[in-house]
Amino acid sequence: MIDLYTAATPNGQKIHIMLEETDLEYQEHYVSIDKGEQFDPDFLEISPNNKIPAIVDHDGPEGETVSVFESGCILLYLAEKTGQFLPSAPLARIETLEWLFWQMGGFGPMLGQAHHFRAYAPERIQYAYDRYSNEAARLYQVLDRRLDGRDYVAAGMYTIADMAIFPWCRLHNRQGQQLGDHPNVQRWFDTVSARPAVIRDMEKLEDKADQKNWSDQDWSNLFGAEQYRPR
Ligand SMILES: N[C@@H](CCC(=O)N[C@@H](CS)C(=O)NCC(=O)O)C(=O)O
Repeated sequence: MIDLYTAATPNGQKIHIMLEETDLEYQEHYVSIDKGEQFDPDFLEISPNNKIPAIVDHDGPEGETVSVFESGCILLYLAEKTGQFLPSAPLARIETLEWLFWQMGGFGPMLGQAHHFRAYAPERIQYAYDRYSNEAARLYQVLDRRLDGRDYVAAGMYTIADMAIFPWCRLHNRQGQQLGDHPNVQRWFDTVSARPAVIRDMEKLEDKADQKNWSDQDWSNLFGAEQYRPR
């Protein structure tokens, strides 16, 4: 049994998809990050960086209970636990991890900044707005070239790399991107969107999506004084 600490965000969605794909038994716990629940000491024990997602696996290695934070590490953990969605052949494995790390180190963080400066910043800072919109466009071009002639991002199969990248592409409008400008990304996006596990997951998260009508305190929890208060 796995406890999943999550919210309806791209990083949370990655893990929902993997859990739905693998049929592992899991229980969701929604963490209201706009209400500051990520700073709860019990949650910080599991996720010291005060971010979702995190999991607690009560049937971890050698029967131990183990907690894991960072979505890329959780995907890797679950892939190794189940033997699914991460090929074991060395070349295919490293290719998959390469694109997983590309998402974790670049595509996610840069698109997150694009969201911030395009949608959440209290004022429009043109330099930041342009920088992250341009970087988003560049990253989508990298992905589009990668998917040219390929069904999936790595290893010739659907892997944890696709699961990591896909939820961020769902929010392309918020990043100032049109999938129609990236036809290989569009084709791959349609393929992944049609997977039953992904459909189940999107239905589940639909009514959990943040409405973004944050109070001042909510905004402070996420981006202001409360976020940076020494703990
Ligand atoms: N690198 C982390 C990023 C996770 C992350 O940014 N989570 C956001 C929601 S998508 C969060 O929990 N934010 C709350 C906060 O920063 O206090 C991962 O991939 O797990």
